[in-house]
Amino acid sequence: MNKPLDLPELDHPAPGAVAIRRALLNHLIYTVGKDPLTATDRDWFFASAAVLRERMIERWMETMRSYYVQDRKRVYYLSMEFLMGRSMMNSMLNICCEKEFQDALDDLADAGLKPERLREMEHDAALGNGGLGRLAACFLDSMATLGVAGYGYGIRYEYGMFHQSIEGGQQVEHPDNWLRYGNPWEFPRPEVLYPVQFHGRVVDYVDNHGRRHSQWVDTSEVMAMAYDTPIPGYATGTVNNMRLWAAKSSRDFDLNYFNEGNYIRAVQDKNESENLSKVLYPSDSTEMGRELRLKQQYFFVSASLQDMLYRFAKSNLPLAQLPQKVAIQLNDTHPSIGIAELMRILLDLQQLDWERAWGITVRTFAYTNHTLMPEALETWPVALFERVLPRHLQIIYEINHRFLKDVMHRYPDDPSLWRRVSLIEEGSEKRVRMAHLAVVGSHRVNGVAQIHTRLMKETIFADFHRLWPDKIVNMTNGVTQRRWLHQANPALSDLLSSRIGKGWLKDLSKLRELTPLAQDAPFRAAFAQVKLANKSRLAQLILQRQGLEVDPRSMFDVQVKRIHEYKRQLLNVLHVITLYNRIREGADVPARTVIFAGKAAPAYHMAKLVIRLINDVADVVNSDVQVRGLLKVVFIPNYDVSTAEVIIPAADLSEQISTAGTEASGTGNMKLALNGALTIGTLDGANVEMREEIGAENFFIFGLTADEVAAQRAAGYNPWLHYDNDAQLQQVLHMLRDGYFSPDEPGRYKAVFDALTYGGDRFMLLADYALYVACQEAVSALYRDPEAWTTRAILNVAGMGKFSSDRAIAQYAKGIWNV
Ligand code: 26V
Repeated sequence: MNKPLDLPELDHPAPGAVAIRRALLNHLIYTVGKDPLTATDRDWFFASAAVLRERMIERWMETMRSYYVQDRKRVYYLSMEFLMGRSMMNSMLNICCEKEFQDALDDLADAGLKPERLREMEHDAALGNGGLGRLAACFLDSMATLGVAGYGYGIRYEYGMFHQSIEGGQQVEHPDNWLRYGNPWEFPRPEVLYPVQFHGRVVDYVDNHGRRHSQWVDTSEVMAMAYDTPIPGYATGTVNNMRLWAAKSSRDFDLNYFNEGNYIRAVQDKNESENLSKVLYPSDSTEMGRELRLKQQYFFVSASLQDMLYRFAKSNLPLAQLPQKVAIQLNDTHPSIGIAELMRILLDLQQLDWERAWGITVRTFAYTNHTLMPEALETWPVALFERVLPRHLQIIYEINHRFLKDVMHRYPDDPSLWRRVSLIEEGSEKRVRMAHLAVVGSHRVNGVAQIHTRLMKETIFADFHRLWPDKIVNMTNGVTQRRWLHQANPALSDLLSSRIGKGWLKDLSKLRELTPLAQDAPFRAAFAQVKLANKSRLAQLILQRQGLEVDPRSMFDVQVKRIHEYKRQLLNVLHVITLYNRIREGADVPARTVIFAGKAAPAYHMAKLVIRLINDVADVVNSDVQVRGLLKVVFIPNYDVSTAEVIIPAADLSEQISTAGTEASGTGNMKLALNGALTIGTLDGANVEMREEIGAENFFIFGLTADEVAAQRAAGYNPWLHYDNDAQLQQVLHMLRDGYFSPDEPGRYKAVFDALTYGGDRFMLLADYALYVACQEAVSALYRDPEAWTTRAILNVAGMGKFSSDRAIAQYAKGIWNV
């Protein structure tokens, strides 16, 4: 039982804090229904959320009303994923009263409330896999902050990204029941309900004017119900909306069974249709062709388009004006069925002719590509499409027919070009190429970093680039500095603001003003102090979660991201083992703590094996007395947004070591540098542009360039050449092969050895190994000079001004959306 509350007013009442304190108590009692005497941390969290959301609602309504009154052009960001994380601190910062709220919470401490514990009561909204989903969340924040009339549209998954535990060194997945205690930020809209059709067949008919039409009939139906979440902008009145759809059974459908008296069957069926929004697919590569996933895509796209067109209809404008009033951004190909769906609506329901409908569609849609990896480019079997969305397949065939006619007209002598650009992949099993649909059906296609956009033009979309030289543009990614610097790293935020003011919260380019401070010894000392404190906080978390002690004075060498072969966590492990061998041979190196975190797709065996290897290596290294405390290895389980917010501010070294040409952009690289980590990386993704901004002398680059990777592959890359010529590398690989780290099962990592040698080393780890190890030596040498290290860390922060999602959104607004 908590101590009785001293209900009289505060001693030094900031007027805001007093009101908030009163509101907190009110909501605890009247909304949560709890006596302050018995309230738990969770009860206080729900009371806090109620206070915050109450203060958002008026501005939210005001924003929506003003968009309507001004008839603003709307931007619809369609995404299968929104990786929002927690919202409480964000609402506090953006909506009201960060300081007063903290004061009010602190003041309630004697009522048993612990502000730190309370924050942790909020469950992450983990409705995304990784980079693509988190980018969508940063973009919503920036659209609201910049006053763009932007709406996020997606799926309200009942289960988000799985929870990862490590058992016996291996990843085990657990369902993420994030709604168990309720979601205080969402507003269910049971009246905003749209039917979504599936299956059925297409009938053709001729109207009174002799025109041919198609109609999609005998479909089965699922209802999409809206849930709205307010998205507050920073230091602006704007509060935008994120609308997520949940599947509900359609009442019509059930009635048939009810009429037959089959009550149980009716309820069973209800369950089945509600499965559509049950769970997020936890893979961000391969594993395509699942019917449920295609249905999820069409489900949310269909509901979203109905909703947009309903809103557009209120303006009483002709449909020809749609592109002037609506921009639809496709976050990867996942929602690209929207192109065929808008065509269906314009043709079959609005009876427009093809040319008009197509002109409207292309000028409305734009598509963002997030990966060049062939196995992550979506294709669907034609047979599956035909069964689930027969009318859409017809429309896609018609789009393809007209498109190819045009291509044949322009390139009559190049049949291999026709085959390459076709929306249909021919072969033993015909498939629909969603990326081709997205490119053909959009007026702009963008990559997410300069090098990625260049490679899109040169490789996967080279043919389309020749057809439409102005269609592909670059929009380098960014992250929101409000969450990733101010909230995650309050001490650094305060330090920076004390020297350059708070302007950087709205204009990150202001960070340049830090440049001279790199030469200021007291500032350096303060900066180093903040980093050390953040490392101590992370050390605490590691001690709590794994019972492992790490030294905050050692170099925190961090690789946090999804586990993927192309991201090369395994290259990092090869370096760790190299370092381990050298230390055992007596080398004197600065102490390092090598920290990994990340989830593997449940069916991605090699990625899971890498997780197990990291844990096995950690067991050996961390318990070897010969290591003399110079090396520790940690795998932090369940990497999610909230864990990232603790790890990233504590990093000294950021590992961004993907094979050049494979990582589209990366955004963790940005978050880490923004928090004063130095990067060791390849010339891949946004690393290239970060180095330009930060200065090559403050950035550790190694390895083959993307062009060199391509050239070596073309010439026939042979990993054995590197193996044969490098004794140190051989030693490391043999330790893996021979079970040094898995004495209980010596063959456990044979598959790893084989992949890097006999298997051809697809991601060219062996080609970059020696260069990486040498670069790591330069890193260690610099770490021995703390003043020089801190100088460079400050210059990293100073150079990160470009990488705000505010800048990215401003560029989309001007270059794609025309708002
Ligand atoms: C693909 C698939 C394939 C089918 C199964 C489900 C699924 C889910 C997601 C994806 C797309 C993954 C693409 C992705 O996340 N790309 C990342 O996007 C980031 C934001 O642009 C970028 O920083 C990363 O470099 C890029 O890997």
